[in-house]
Amino acid sequence: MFSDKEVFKKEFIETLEYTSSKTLDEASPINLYNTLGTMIRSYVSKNWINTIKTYQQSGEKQVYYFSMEFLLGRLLQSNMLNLNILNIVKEGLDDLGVNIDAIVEQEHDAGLGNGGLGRLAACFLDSIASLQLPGHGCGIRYKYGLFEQKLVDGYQLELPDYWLKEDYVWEVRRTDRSVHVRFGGHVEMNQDNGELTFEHKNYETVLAVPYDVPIVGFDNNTVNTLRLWSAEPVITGYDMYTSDRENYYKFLNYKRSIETISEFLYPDDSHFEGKKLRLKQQYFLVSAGLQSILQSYKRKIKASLRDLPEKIVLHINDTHPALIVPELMRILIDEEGFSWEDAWRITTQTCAYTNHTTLVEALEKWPISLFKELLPRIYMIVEEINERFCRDLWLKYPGEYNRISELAIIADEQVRMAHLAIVGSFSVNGVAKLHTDILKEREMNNFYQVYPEKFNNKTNGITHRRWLMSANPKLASHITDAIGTRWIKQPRDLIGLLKYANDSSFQEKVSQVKLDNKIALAKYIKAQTGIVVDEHSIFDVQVKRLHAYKRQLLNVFHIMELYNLLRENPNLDIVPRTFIFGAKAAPSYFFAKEIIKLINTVANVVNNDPHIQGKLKVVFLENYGVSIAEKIIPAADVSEQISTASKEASGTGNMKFMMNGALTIGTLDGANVEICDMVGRDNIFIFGLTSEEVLNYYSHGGYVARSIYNNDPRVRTVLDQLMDGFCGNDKVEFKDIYYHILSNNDEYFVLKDFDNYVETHQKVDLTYRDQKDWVKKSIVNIAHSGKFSSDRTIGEYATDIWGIRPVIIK
Ligand code: 26V
Repeated sequence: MFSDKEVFKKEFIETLEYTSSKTLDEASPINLYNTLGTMIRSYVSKNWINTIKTYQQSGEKQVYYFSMEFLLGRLLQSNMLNLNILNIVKEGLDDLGVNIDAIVEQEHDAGLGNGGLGRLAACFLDSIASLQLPGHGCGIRYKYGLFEQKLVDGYQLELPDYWLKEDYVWEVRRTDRSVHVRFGGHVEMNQDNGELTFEHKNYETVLAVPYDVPIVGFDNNTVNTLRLWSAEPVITGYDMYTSDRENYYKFLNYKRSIETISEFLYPDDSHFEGKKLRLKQQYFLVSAGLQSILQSYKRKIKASLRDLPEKIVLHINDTHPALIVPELMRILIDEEGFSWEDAWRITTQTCAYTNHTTLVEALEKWPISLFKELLPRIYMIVEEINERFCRDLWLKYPGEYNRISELAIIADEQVRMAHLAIVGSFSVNGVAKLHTDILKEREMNNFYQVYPEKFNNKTNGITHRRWLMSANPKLASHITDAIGTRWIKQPRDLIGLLKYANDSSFQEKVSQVKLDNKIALAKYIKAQTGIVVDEHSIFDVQVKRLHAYKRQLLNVFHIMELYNLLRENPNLDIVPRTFIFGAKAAPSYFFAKEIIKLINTVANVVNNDPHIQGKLKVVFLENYGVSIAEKIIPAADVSEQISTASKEASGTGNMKFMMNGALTIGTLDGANVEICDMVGRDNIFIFGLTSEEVLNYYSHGGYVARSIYNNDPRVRTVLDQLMDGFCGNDKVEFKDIYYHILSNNDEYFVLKDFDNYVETHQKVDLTYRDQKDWVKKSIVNIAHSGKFSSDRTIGEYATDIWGIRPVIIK
C-alpha cells in the first residue's frame, strides 16, 4: 500500500507509463482510469491470495451466494474507500493536476442486474467482506448488462449495454478453473450390482469459464471473490482446423449458440416468461458454480462430502438459482455414489432460499416439456423429489387431494420453482417483516403449515459505505465530527445523532450539505436535459424500476392536479417543487412505457408554462442506475415510496434516501413499515390503504374506481386530460392508462389513495416551510438509518441462517 501521497504519485506515473506508454500530458481520461484501476487491483491481490489461503487453513464454513444478478455499479471509488486510501489518492492526484472524480466517472457501471434484487446482492457482498465473513458471490458474466435507456421524444428507447468494450480492470479470467456443463441428450438407466445407475448421453457440452472479481472489505484485509461465469464452446483441434467449409460454418453456428448463454441479462423483472435460454442460463450458473465449489472442497478440505452442511451453505437468491437443489442431488448420487436418502439430507441441510416477491406474474413455473428436453437428468430428479414430497404429504394430510396438489412441485404440466426451493432448503426467508408475515399467513401459508421452522425474516439493508460515506462524503464527515468514527464500523451508532437533532450548528451543516448536493444535481440536470431547476425548491424524487404496483402513476396524477391548481390560480402559495423521476421499463412492458411517455409529456407542458412562475418543474433523468442514484439520492428532500400496500416486498431505495436525510412519503408497505417504526409518525409522511385493507379488497371486492372518478372532480379532470389532448398529445396516446383505471377497476388503487396522497403532500409542503423542523426530522431519519445498514442484515444471515463466523485475515 502507498504509505504517503509522494509514493503514490511516483507509482502512478510509473504505472501510467507501463500500461499506456504515455506521459501524464498525453494521457486520456480512460488511460488515467486504467492506471489507477490497475494499481488498486494489484494492491488487493496479496490480500486476495491471503484471504483464500486463510479460509482454507481455518476450515471455517463458507457461504456461496448464488444470484443471477449482481448490480455492482462502479468499483474504483468504493474499493479505494474500503482500502482507506481515498484521501491519499485524491491529494496525490490533485498535486498532479488530475481530478479524481473525472477518473472515477470513466468506469462503466457493471449493470449485471435489474433493480432491487441485484443491488441487494451487491450490498451483501460488500457487507460480507467488511464483516470479515467467509463468503463469495456466484453469478453470470453477461456480455450485455441491463439495457441503456435513451429518451427520444419522451419515449424509452433501449440500447445494448456493452459494458466490456474497455477492459474490465477488476476481473481475472481463470481458464484453469473452467468446468463443463451439459445440456440436452437423454438418460440411460442401467443395473449395476443391483443398483440403478444413470448415464447421460448425447448431450451438448458447454465450457464455463470463470472470471473472478475481488470483493474488498472495509479497513480489514479481507478480499472475497465474486465468480462470474462465461459460456464458451469446447474447442477441439478438429473443430478449429477442419478444412471442410461446411463443418467450419457449423462450428461458427455452434459457437454462437453457446456464447448466447451468457450474452445478456433478461431485462423483464416483472413477468415470468418460459424462455428456454433463461432456463439455460439458470442451469449454467448453478452447475458451473456448484462443480467449482465441490472441486475446491475436495481439493482443500479433507472432509467427506457427507460433512458438506458443516462446511458450506449455498444461498439461493430468489428462485432463479433453485436448480441448485437437483444439481447437488445429481452430483451426490450420480457422481459421488450417495444413496438418495443421504444425498437428500446433505442437500436440504446445505441450501437456503430467499423470496423477493409475492407478485404472481413473477413466479417461475417452467413447462415440463421444455425442462425435460433441456435437462433430462435434472428433470428425473425433480420428479423424484416431488414424488417423495407428495408421499410425505399424503401421510400428513390423508385424502386432502386439493391441498397436496397445491403444494406439489410439479403440477399442471409445470415445475414450480418456489416449491422446489422451499422443499429443498433448510431456511426460507422474506426480506422485510411485513413481507415475511404475508408469506407466512397468505402466499406461502400452506408451506408454512408444513415447515413452520424453516420460515424467518431478514429485513433488507444497504451498504452505508457506498450510500453514505462514498455518495455523500460531506454529510459523512459532519457526522464523524459530531459523534466520532465508531458509526463507520457500527452503523447503529448513528443513533448518537439524535442528540444533535435540535442543535442549530449541526442543523445548519446538514442543511448546507443538502443544498450543496442539490446544486450539484441541478447542474447535472441542466447538463443532461437542459432543464433549469431551482435548488431552493423541494426536490421530490421517485427513482426505481417502472412498475404499475410502484405507482409512478399516482405521483404523476398528483403533479397534474398541482398544475391544474396553479393554472387556476397562478398565485397559489406553494413551496416550489421539482419532481424528479428515474426509471427503466422492461422493453415489452407497454403499460410502463406509456407511463414514461406520460411523465415526459406532463414535464413538457409544466416546464414550459410561464403562467406558473416556475413553481413546478418535472424532470425525467434517463438511464437510471447505480451511479446516477449516487448523484440523485444525496440531493433529495422527499423520497417517494408509494407502492400499493402489500406489493413491495421491502424496497431498498427507501433506506438509501433515509440515510441521506430525505423524508419519506410512503405507504405502509415493505420496509417502510419498519422505517416508520424507527423514526415515528412525526418524522415520516404515511398515507394510503394498509396492506390488510388492500388484501381484503382483493379477496372480497368492494372497490369501485369509477365511483371515485364520478365523485372527485380533481380525479375526473386529471383522467379526462389523458383523453382530451390536453397535454398536446395524440388523444389515444394514454388510453391504456385511462382504461386500466376505469375499465379494469384500477388494480393498484391509485384513485383510492389519491385523496390521502394529495392531502399528505400538503403536509409535506407545510412542514418544509419550517426549515428548522424539517432538518430536525431529517437528522432523526439519518440517526435511525443505522438499522438499515446491510451489515446488520448480513450479521443476521450469518448467525441465524448460515452459521458462519468472521475469519481474521492478517
Ligand atoms: C424476476 C424475473 C423474471 C424473469 C426474468 C428476469 C427476472 C428478474 C428478476 C425477477 C424478480 C424480481 C424480484 C425483485 O427484484 N424483488 C425486489 O427485491 C428487492 C430486494 O429484496 C426488494 O427490496 C424489492 O421490494 C423487491 O421488489
